[in-house]
Amino acid sequence: MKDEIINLKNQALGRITDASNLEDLEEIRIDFLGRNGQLNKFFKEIANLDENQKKEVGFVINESKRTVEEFINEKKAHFKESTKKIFDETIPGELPPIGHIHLVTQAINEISNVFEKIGFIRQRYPEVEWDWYGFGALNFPENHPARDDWETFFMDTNPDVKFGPMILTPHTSSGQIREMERTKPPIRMINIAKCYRRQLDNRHLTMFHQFEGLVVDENITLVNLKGTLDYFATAFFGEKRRTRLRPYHFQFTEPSFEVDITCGICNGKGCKFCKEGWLELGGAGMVHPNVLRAGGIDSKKYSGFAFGWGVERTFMMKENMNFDDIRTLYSSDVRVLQQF
Ligand code: FA5
Repeated sequence: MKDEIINLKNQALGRITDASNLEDLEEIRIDFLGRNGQLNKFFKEIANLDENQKKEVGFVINESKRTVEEFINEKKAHFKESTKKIFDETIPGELPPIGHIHLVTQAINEISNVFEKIGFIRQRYPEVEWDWYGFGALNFPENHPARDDWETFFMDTNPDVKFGPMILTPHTSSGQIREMERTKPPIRMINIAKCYRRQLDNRHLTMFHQFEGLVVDENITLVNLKGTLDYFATAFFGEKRRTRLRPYHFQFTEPSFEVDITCGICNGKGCKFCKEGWLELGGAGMVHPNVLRAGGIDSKKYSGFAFGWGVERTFMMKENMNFDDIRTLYSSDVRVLQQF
């Protein structure tokens, strides 16, 4: 019986060697090791043997089963290994994901390029500023609501005797006086910077960017302002776009305007994305003589214009982004960022 068992084991090992896939192996396992398999059948037959023979034959059966099982497992592991993806060094590699600059930074670069082409010089000023530059020198009365601490962020530090409290710049107009102090006319400045206001909802960010243009020279008139705005509108938004000025009020410009641009979707005809064909861009006006004087410039000899718009809103208009929420721009959601 021992020889029969050993023969059977050798048969099994031969079939395992010839097996060409996992299914073959499973078939062999059932055939030899299954409950009613050929090796287990011998356990039934040893019942009639004496104790010593039972032990010997039982040992041979168990040893044969163990060997067959080990062989099957080894071969299985070999099949699994060889079915793994084969590395083919001739296939071009997969590039790692590459990022790009944030869309707001793209907009800032584009806006500064547009203005630099017509002689504006990009300047930078403090982000943490004195009240004097943000409000006082810009003709804001002491009790103006923008100075209220529900609107502006105040630094937790002692006010300066001359310049007043320290604030986070609520608008880029604070750069106007800084520029007049830095240099004398002719001035053609573009200031693109972070601004902070105590606002946060689907149309307002607590931190946002504005770009501010300031031109001061002899004989600067409203015509120069309108020409500059039209130039920007076509250079940034496209040839067909037009601007219009709507009378408004700012403390630091006189006269003051809100600037509108024709809607890029309906081209000024009127649609659900605009107000009768127009979209609001930002503020502008002729520099108030008090502001020129505060900046040390002779307001009888020189005049100027200024404008200040939100970068995020301007960029969203350009891309015709109809986000329900301006905060999406800063959400860092790559599904949004990848599109620009
Ligand atoms: C001003 O800040 C004036 N300094 C603009 C100006 C400059 C007028 C020079 C005249 C001459 P206003 O508060 O309207 O104006 O803001 C201008 C633009 O900034 C808005 O049209 C809007 O595009 C953007 N803006 C203002 N507040 C926020 C905010 N919380 N989040 C995002 N964008 C904002």
